[in-house]
Amino acid sequence: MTTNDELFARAQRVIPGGVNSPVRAFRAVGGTPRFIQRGQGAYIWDAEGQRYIDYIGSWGPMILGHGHPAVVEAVQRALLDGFSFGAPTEREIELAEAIIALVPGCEMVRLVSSGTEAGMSALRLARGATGRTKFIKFEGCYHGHADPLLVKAGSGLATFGFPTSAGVPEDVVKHTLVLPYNDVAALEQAFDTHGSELACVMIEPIAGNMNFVRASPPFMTRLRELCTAHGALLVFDEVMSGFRVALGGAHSVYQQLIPGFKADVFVFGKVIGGGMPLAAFGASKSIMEQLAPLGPVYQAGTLSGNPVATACGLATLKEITKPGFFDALTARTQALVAGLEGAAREAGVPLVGDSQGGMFGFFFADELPQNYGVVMATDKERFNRFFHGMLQRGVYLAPALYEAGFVSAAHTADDVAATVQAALGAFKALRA
Ligand code: HOZ
Repeated sequence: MTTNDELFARAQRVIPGGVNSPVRAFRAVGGTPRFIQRGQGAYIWDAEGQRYIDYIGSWGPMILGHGHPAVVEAVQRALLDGFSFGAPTEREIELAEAIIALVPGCEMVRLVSSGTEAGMSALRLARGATGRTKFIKFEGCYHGHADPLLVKAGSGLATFGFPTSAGVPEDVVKHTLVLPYNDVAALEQAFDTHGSELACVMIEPIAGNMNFVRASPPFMTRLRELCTAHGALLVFDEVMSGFRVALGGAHSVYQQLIPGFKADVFVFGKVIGGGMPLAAFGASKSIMEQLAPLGPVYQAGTLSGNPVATACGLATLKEITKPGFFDALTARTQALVAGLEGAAREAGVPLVGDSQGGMFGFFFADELPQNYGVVMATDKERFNRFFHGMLQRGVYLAPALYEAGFVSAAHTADDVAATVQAALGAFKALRA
């Protein structure tokens, strides 16, 4: 048997840090990343044969769990017909139609291969459609690693403590205005000063890259009003929350909370690919028709709308649109969060959690944080010890406190009970 340590040592010789995306490296929590050999349902197994209950789910896409039979079958069938053509296929239309049917206001989509591509392209589209350059993003929101968006972002940038990446020229980010999340006064001031220059405001409406933090309804209401008043587009980055917090994503959640609410541009990823490299951005017809070949905003991709990825995404969407899917997923996720809070209480550890649909977060704090600064001030040391306590007990959480967690339809009540039991032990160990 090859151990995780041996694989990590080998990986570090040929891959920077031994990983192909920094958040996998266990740098924040210390120790050796687990090299995953296979997954089935709610479980993954590492190179040493250790089984874990998986609450990362590939950082969100695996909403059905690993190896769902209907998805596997669809992918196998698609593979036999060919991997990639660089030409249009009927399945791309079907997936675009399926996405549009679930998100009112999103009338056309363009399929791409990653959330980074989708976020970057949505920004270019917003700039092209408005003829403006500046835009607002929020501290702790992560919209992929394109240069103008890599400023005070959450996820890996928060984990490793560098607010903005080296290699991103000042000139490129001078048009990026970064504001605190959920801060109406800062938003109003920014619009007062720059309103007529703003192409868009990009937001994770339910942020999953500074742990789990939701935009408050008053903040979202004011954001919509200001965008409308100043002609800036409101871009909902739903790479994490889309088709995950509800069938219609966070957009449908805010539509229920705020009468008449509608975003202008949408960014999707993760769940719509079911675990394959697939993402999308969309908007009204009039905005999307600015894209080449119809309009002057260029955007392209050799593997965009890949036939195997679209088969995987379509099969996944078909499962999650079945009646009762989100009710069951929501109930299971709520049970997990309530169980974690209960176990922490029993162990005398302050902990507060939140969830929406199949996405959740928890903090070693008394109150839910409303922005990145407060998340950064929560007890990192405690989280890191808890993370390892859970890993030892067979539960795989994201290896950084700046990440949300994900429950899949494959997680059973027994899995939740086992997780809560493990958490009780890990919480008690924190007090030792
Ligand atoms: N950004 C995702 C987690 N917050 C995962 C993608 C990655 O950075 O590897």
